[in-house]
Amino acid sequence: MSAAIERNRAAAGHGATQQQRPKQVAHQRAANNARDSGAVYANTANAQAANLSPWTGSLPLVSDAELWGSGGAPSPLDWHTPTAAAGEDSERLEAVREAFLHSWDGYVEAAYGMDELQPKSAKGKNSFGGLGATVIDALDTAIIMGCERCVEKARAWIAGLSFDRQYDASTFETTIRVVGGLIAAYDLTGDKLYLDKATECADHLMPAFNTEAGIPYNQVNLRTGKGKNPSWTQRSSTLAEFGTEQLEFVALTQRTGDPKYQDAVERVVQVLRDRMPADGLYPLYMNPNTALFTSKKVSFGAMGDSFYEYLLKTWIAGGKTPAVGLYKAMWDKTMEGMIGTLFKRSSPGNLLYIAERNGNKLVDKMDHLACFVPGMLLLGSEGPNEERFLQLAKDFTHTCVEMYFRQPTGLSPELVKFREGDDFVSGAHHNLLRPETVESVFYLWRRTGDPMYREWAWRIFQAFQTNCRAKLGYAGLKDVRHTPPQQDDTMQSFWLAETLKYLYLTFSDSAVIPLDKFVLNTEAHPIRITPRA
Ligand code: DMJ
Repeated sequence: MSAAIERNRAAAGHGATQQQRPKQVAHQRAANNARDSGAVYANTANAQAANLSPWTGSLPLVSDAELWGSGGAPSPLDWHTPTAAAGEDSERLEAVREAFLHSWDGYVEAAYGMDELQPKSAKGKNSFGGLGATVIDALDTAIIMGCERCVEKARAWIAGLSFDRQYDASTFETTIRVVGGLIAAYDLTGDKLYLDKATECADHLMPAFNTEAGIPYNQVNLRTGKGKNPSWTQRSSTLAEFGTEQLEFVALTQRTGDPKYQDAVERVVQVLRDRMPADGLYPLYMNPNTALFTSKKVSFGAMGDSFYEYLLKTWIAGGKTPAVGLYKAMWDKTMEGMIGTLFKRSSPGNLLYIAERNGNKLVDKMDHLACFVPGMLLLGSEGPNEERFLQLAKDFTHTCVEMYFRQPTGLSPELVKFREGDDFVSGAHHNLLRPETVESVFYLWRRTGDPMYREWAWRIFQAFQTNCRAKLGYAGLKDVRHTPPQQDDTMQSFWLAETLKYLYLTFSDSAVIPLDKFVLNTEAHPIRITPRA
């Protein structure tokens, strides 16, 4: 074990959670009182109609043993399996690792500490307030891949990171990338620095929830705490943005003993429970003060996607106990609506896809973003739905890979439009290095062990290699329909957090990030499953 890793372990402060227990009991009492005094939206009529049980969340502080087991926290390098483990494809694994190191080194050379690398301009840009989105998004991938020098460099940078910034941060993006990335780094290493920084970041986001209904604003100023919504949503909050904080904030409460994070995000779930539409499909915009929906659009792509994902994943992360039963009940209901209303088949290929809805009208357009749906279905496929969801996931993932395989570059466009006689055509031609298809392929591989899924992942990886590799890092494409392709000038941080991680995990042994111990957040940051009482 290196000196650096020993230092990290020493800094992990495993006794800290024990010392917080008395404080946590006081927090627990206060939270229970608040809950007993009646929620803002006490009307459970809709919930009862949807056959949902009343909210029974509680606030357990997870112990070190519960978090890491009797062996204690692992060292950062425990995650890497440098010698061929039984189930790994070593050659392909190494190729993905090399792609990660090329991405990281390019970023370090031209943009270190900035949010994103601009490969063509050989500089960086700050799209997330200069919080080092790429450092934090890449960190747990580096831990899993065993890049010690990457981890040491990232840790040193994170130690000096301040969230006190005059910047209107995205509540959602900052939660899933920064808070999620830091919690995952903590859960993988036990290094308390990461938990402290995650908590600090969340504290700067908390004022976003200060609305009359508790629905957070899309944006919050990290210094002043002033929240706001953009004009293009008519000042409403967006479903995927106000409904995708549960996993990280509940995890923070479990790891710090402070109930305020969980209380804030579960108030949102209560509002959504009370406002659940009869078919379970939520409109995309909500007024954060009145809790009224302000649009009639429904989508599992942009602006809707991860809300549905978090209903399921918060249930899994909570150990599927009755305390998180409401999440699952809500997710079940939304899935029936999704499958019954939005799932369609193309012609002539009979490809399964998901339509969008505007009012009563179905719109035959699908964002690449929606390709996370099969992975989600797989994670939730159990009991009477096991075989059905598995088959749907297989069919849907087939559609998503066709979105790649039918392009000259071998890479999917940002969205497709389904059209009689053509299956689909590209509707927005760029590719941003997005992860959703390889995410679903990864879950299918883990579930079925069918080598076809590794072949699909490899083919997509090779298309990224051929088209997107730049002198510094990787770049998206402006138009996937033409070769040679024209690259854009951004290496998105989710390329390192998600796309490369899902590819890596597809070629590694299934013991690396086992899915009975971890839930990957919507930015692919692994959070340990910690049952809620
Ligand atoms: C990521 O930031 C997350 O996966 C989010 O849920 C959707 N968009 C990007 C990746 O495409």
